[in-house]
Amino acid sequence: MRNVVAPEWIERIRGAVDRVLASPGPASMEYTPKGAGGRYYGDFFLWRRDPDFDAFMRADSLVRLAAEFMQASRIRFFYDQLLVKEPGTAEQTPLHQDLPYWPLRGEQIISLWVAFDPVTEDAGAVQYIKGSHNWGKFYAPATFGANSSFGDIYRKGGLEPMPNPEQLIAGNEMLHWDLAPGDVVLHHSLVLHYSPGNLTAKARRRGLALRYIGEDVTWDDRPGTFVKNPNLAKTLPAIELADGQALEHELFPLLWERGAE
Ligand SMILES: O=C(O)CCC(=O)C(=O)O
Repeated sequence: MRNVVAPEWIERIRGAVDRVLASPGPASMEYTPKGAGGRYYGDFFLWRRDPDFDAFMRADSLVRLAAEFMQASRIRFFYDQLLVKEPGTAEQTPLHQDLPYWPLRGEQIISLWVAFDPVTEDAGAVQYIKGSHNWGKFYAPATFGANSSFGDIYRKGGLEPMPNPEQLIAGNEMLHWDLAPGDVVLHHSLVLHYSPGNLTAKARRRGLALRYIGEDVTWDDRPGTFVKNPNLAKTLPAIELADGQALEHELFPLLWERGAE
């Protein structure tokens, strides 16, 4: 979707992103190994500690886009994830599906990947395997970096490992879009996607993935999801949701309900 986010927001969130990069959060990840060029930075639940991220995920244009796209009657926020690849970053984002990382069941789950810089293939645009959300696969999560603290957690999920990511990428039709700041890519929670490094000399790639859920989503308390990571869990309130329950919890705020406007 082109031009979803107004220029004022772009400026405001660029500032907020740069504040985070200067002062990384407690659950943040530096995926680029020490001493290597560039920087691949990941962070989660930024809305909980920065009012600009909080206001942004509540922006009407984004919430309504999620509701319309999923034909939902109710929208909650699941979480935000910052994914920055600075120029000269070699690290790829591994091929993965999102839902295996998440303690969720349901169809109404959408990610809005918002660009804050012009994004091209060589600057690390996210690439998708066309139609792969319909393959009926649920592959084990891959860690985004060799030094990630999530590896031990994901192994507990006992899911089928992805057979050969390189072959899947080479053997299928890949989709990506060059983006301008304020453009948004919406993706399904089961689509296989990855991103190359940012091989440019000067082009920053600041992206924020906003995850919204609709009324058919319930909590899945299986082992091996990202909220079981103690580094992340200690930054969050206790999540006392039972398996199968709706996500009625302060961590997942209700943002919109049909008829309540
Ligand atoms: O930004 C990236 O490189 C990966 C994004 C991603 O995996 C996601 O938003 O689910």
